[in-house]
Amino acid sequence: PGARVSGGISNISFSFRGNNAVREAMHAAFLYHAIRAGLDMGIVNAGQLAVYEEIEPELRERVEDVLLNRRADATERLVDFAERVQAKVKEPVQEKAWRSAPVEERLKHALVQGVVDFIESDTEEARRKFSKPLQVIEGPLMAGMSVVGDLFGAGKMFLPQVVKSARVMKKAVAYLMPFMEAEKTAGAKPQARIVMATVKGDVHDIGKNIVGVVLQCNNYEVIDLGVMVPAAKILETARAINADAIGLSGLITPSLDEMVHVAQEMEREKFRVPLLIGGATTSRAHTAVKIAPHYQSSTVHVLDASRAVGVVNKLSNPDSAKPFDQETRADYERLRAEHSAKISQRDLLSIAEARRNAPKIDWENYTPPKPEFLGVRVFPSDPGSAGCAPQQISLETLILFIDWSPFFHTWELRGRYPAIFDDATFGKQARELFDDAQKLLVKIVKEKLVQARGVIGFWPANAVGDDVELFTDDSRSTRLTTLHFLRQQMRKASGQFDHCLADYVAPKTQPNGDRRRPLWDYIGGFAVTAGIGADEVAAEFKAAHDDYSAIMLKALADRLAEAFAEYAHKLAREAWGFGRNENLAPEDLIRERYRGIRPAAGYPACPDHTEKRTLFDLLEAEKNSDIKLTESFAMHPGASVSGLYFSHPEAKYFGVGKIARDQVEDYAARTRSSVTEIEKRLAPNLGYEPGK
Ligand code: B12
Repeated sequence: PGARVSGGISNISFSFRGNNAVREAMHAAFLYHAIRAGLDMGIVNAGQLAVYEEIEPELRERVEDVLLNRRADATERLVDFAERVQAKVKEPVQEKAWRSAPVEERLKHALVQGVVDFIESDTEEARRKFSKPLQVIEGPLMAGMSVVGDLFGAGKMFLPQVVKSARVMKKAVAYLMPFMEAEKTAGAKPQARIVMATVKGDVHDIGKNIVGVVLQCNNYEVIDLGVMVPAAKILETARAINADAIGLSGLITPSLDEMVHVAQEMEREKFRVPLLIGGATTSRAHTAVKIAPHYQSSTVHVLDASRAVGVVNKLSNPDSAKPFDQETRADYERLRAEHSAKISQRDLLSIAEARRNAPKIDWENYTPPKPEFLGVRVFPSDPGSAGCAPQQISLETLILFIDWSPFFHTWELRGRYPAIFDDATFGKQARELFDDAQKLLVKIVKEKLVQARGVIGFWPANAVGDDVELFTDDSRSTRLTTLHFLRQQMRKASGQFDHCLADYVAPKTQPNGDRRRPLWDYIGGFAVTAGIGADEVAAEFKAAHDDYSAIMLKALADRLAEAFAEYAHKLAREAWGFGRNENLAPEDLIRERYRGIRPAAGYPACPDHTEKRTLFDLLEAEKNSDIKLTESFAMHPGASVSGLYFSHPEAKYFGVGKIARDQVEDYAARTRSSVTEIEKRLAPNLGYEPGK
């Protein structure tokens, strides 16, 4: 009594996605009957709701047969009817109209709309019409791409559309290639040649690939050297092809150092072409402070794909190159001055003071939960394969745990899923992109295009200062390994603490100094991937001139990897006991409305990537999950995540932020490394200038 009923009306018609006539009829009829049956609130797209009375009678009858379960063959009859409706709507007059325009117009239309369906026959028609195949490229195809470039630049076209346009362009050029080879004509002269690479030790290429496609759309020739590319190969190629610019990409902190190295090598080898810097961890400030001082010529940080063309245009045009370079230099000079001023004003606590200001956790009245198993558990990817998995892992399971919002960010559509579909500016684009993603996801699952593998584990653990010691078993007599953490050193307002992840594990020594019987606490770890096979399949798409699907596949593999991390964490909480009754919806999981955290090496709470080595040894991750660590501690395949599990209810995410020299020395001693090595590893966290 008193309960009210609400629901998303469109959920009933998912299987008719793409067939709006049937979907809208189903929504209108369902809403009509549901209100009569007591529905209090229906979630609907008001703009797309048909009037019940106006639904075509035959359609209404078949829809209601299904909704009200009125006859045994109701489903078949509706599906049958839906196909007929679909066929009718699929070829509206307007959509066909462009097919009767002259071939130049058709090519332009196909490029701007990203339609590949007729591209080969239209290109062939154009080839016959023009005297040389090259004229087709330099004429209608370039004209179409320049419309795309202009619309993107003006914010009237969005990244997924541009990448789709590029697919059309590439297919057309590929079609013309054999004809040009027969005539021995070279392709259209590009505006400039750019060598791009993800630096040594790093495996991430989605961002770089997107930038590459966007530059190609604007008639730049991109020579993409792929991932994990050593400095020597980048420079060698740039010299061999007489490149006009070099672009570097990287996702994790160790790549920043490698970029500095490439800049130094460019200077040493007297290169004078502009150096472009991009990727998730890079920034204007880092480029200004750390990279630009090593290279005399233009060094520019590029925030995202939409800015890449503007920057490259300015740098390759003799009229704008100099003023742009001067402007950038002045800007970076200012950033360097700000950086030095900030460093000298920084007010950090000593590490001893910071430790005294650690969060006060009441260990005396706390009993740590004990996981139901100790050691590792492997998730095999194929049902039936070896391993003592708590549950077999399938891509279908992982799909339920996907957080879709970051997927849209990858394509530069910023917003939260599913509200993003209602965005006035790019809602329609987001919907189309999402539909394309669903189609590819079905293919990925059906054809097993990627595989997921993972491993989780638990070990007895106790904190010793800012370290956590792990033991072989519950006798806690033999130490297995030690995990090292960093502590915040910023001066905090009273009542706020200087956090360190070790604070959330029960200390070996009780606050009263009693070492005889520490609280028996545990720590967990995981390494999961959904990227096995992704590089190979993406390469096949690329070879078929379909960068759109190549990028989409990798973006989906990343989502599946994150989903795997979410799913494995759920199983870990269940193994720990406290997760068994949590009963959380996917939305609650995404918002982390559960007990405990899973920080990953490289994230702000534990910025040292090298700690992954210890975790990988514990989990035997190479063997158990097929993930390899590169020399920069990136994980290969790229769509991989690894981290630790903390169970304490007060455990939370935080950023270590800047640290002082005393903690660096302390950390160097704890990890048996040199201070210089730690200063290099934790460069972005240093609150002082090393060597000064
Ligand atoms: C999605 C994501 C992932 C995905 C993979 C992303 C990918 N394939 O690139 C997954 C889930 C697999 C992942 C894993 C990890 N991640 Co992550 N991840 C992110 C996140 C949330 C978004 C990155 C992204 O995809 N952006 C969208 C793409 C398109 O953008 P982009 O790569 O930056 O590229 C754009 C620009 O940078 C520029 N650009 C890029 N390259 C180039 C090159 C040139 C020449 C030019 C001109 C421009 C340019 O244009 C691109 C298009 O607009 C960021 C946080 C953030 N908000 O940035 C963290 C982040 C990058 N991840 C981070 C970390 C630590 C990790 C892990 C190490 C965690 C772990 N221990 O498991 C792993 C490492 C994985 C591995 N294989 O080694 C850290 C890195 C910080 C650091 N100090 O190193 C970040 C910053 C999160 C954070 N706040 O700490 N991650």
